[in-house]
Amino acid sequence: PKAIHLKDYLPPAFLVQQVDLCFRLDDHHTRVISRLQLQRNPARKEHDLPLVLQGQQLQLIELKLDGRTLSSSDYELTDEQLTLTGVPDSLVLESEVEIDPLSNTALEGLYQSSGNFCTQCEAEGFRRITFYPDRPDVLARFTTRIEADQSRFPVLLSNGNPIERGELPDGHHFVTWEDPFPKPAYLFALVAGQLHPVKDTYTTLSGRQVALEVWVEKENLHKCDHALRSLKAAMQWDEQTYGREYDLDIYMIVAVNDFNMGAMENKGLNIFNSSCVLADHRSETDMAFHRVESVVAHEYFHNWSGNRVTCRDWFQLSLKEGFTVFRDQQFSADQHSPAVERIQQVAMLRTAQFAEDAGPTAHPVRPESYIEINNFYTLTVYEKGAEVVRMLSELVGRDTFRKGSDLYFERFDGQAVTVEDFVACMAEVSGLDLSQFMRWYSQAGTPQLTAESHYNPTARTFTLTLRQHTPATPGQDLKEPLLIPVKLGLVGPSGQDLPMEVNGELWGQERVVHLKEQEQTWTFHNLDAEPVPSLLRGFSAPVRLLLDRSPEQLAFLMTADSDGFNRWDAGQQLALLAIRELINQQQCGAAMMLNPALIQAYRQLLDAQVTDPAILAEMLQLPSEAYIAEQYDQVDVDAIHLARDYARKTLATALYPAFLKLYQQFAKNQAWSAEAAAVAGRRLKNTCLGWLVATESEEALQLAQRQFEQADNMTDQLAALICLAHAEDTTSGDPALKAFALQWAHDPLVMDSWFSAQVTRPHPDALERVKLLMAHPAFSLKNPNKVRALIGAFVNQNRHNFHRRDGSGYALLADTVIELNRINPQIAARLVIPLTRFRRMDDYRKGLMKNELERIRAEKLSPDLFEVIEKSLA
Ligand code: B3K
Ligand code: ZN
Repeated sequence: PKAIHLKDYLPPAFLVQQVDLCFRLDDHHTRVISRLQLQRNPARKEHDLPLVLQGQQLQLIELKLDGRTLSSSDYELTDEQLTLTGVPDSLVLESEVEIDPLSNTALEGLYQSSGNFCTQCEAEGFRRITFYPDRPDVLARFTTRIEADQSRFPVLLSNGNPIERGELPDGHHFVTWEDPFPKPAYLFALVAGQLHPVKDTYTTLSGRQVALEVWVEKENLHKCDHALRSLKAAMQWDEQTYGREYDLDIYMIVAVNDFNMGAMENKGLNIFNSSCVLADHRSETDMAFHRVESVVAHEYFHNWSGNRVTCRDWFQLSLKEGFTVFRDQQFSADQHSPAVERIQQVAMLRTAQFAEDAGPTAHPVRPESYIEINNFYTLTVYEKGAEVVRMLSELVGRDTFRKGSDLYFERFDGQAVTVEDFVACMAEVSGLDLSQFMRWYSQAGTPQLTAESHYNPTARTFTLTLRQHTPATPGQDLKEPLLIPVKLGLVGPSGQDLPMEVNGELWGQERVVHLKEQEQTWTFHNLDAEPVPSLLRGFSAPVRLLLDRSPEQLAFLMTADSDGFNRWDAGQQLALLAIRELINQQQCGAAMMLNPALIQAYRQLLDAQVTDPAILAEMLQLPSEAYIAEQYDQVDVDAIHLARDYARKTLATALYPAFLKLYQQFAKNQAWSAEAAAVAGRRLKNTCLGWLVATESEEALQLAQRQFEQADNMTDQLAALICLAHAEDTTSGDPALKAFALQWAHDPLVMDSWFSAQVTRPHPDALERVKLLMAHPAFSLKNPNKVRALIGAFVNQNRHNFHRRDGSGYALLADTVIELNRINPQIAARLVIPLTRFRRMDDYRKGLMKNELERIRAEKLSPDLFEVIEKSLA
């Protein structure tokens, strides 16, 4: 496999005006007949460029150029492409190919899921359907005729509007769809099968009626209301917030069980992983409801940021993904609590994305090269990409950002553009020079921000020095300074934000300073007492903040900081400090002793009147093992696990009565409701239950057991199940797991949670459980959700068991990855990631992990896995 480079980009030699497709659907022998109207691209003046069409796993039946049938000497055909030389400037190319959807386990192109046909074309799946210039800068109008057996496939869907339907001989029928909007092939979609709609309508700002349809299997019809509600909310939000209206007369969402990612924004016909559409409170948790809402919104927002304005090439992926994630984050913040949303985003970014930035596959938000583009649908492109857009919006201000996005959508509507085009709009409307800012797109790695401060009581000044440094990443040794927006305030001894005065200028109580140099110092005047600086409020930049603060200062900020995010973060840093002490104590063979400052801070949280249960629930989460590991160059997984566990048990024991009181307060008269207050109440209650059960007291286990049996919703039932299944004493856990499986055997999404609940348990037998469950009838390596729920959950969320010193966790992962390499390369390449992060492990484990990677490398690898393995062993 060869790498493709951004610097080699050239515009396409041919453009497509019109595509007319006809599908004759059949399990193993689907025929695809395509008619392309092509024209030379005036932007490529070199004459006589050949016409190159991509095509993979296609059996060519017939090819016609301007009506004349071609013979094999008229073209060149490889496994990857079809080349025609000496073609006219304008031509019609007709092809007929045969494909085999039922054998397609890669879930890319046309495949079957639960007996229904569906497609996934982003990034390069369309070339598995027909010969085509499969690149996002070729935009064409499509019509799609679908022919199929009427009884097996009563529903036939594609992009745009249905324009014709009718019967055919032999019990077949057809529907023809027309999409009036030119689009790249990656947005093409087709669905055929036994599906049922839940319908609604939406009236747009300008008064147009749009038909909304969610298509699902019959047994899921009762799980669609939430997706529809979310869709309408998203449509309205985009009109109000970005002035963007929907453009077709119909918007369809289809739920499928076998899907590589969360969902896909195909024009007018979104295809979703069923886990991101279906939600009923009896079978799905509040977290699943939130996921459905945000993914539905995300795919809807793509209609403008992605579809109407798309990417010139796949290096620009973050142009649509970073921007759209930012938009869905803003939407969620407006629907719920902005502080809680921000806390959850940052918790994820700081563990998973920072780890990616520090690992062997680190890449910039806009990568410079790739072997397999599917490997670049990453946290860096999505989440860090969203952080970059967030910084832009903070830098230019919310109103100006809206002007910039208006300009972007108007100027580039119907075009395929670049990150520069987007940033240029923001520079134009704001008058800011954003050239240094562009480094956020080109430099990989997480910048480190060091802060030092000094108070001079005689001069009554406070100086703050900020320093930045971005560590080297593979292929990028030297980094230039970035423009880092640092939102800050100075908190006075009474807990008030102090007015800031710098060089005679009055700054108010909060300010975003722009760190542009490697090091900059600010001096604040007229301060009667030493303030505690509150830095990086709202997590104003995706950086690692290195700042020595005492437990007292952190405890102070935990209650005094006016920024909700920073109050939470002070708590996290305090817990981290205490856990790091425990790790140290272990490493020097001393007995563990939890810092009383942490117990005291927790006591204060629990004793205070509960004003915001949602925030309190976040404040009561200990940093995850993954986040703790992120603080170390050399990771001691066992010490981390033991230290966190010790901290958890010690706090739980010390504060048992307070947790119990809070649990009881929020467990009272709780008939299920979707209201925000009810959601927050459940989260706080279940957080407390977790703490109580950490003590392993008889009473706590009984509370969990009772909640498990009496719950009228999945949030409470699953939380109780996890408590029981993770308790050291398994006498109630195992029967609860059995009962749960009996109750929910008919629901594959719930069974996913059942798999995860078991393989994330801390017990030493977790790995044996994984093996056992892989043989369970509800498990299948062909279904990505199952793979993620069972193996993915084990290797990512059960760190000390995955890293067992006998190497059996590594071997299990390698075995699975080798098998998946043949079944589904995209999933294999993602699942293997924890094995590639060996550099921070001790030498012994490093050796074991590398051996497993070498074992994988010896296989005949898909490009997906090849790229990841080579980069990690480089
Ligand atoms: N754009 C799709 C992701 C496609 C992934 C291809 N491997 C979903 C999304 O980001 O909205
Ligand atoms: Zn997206």
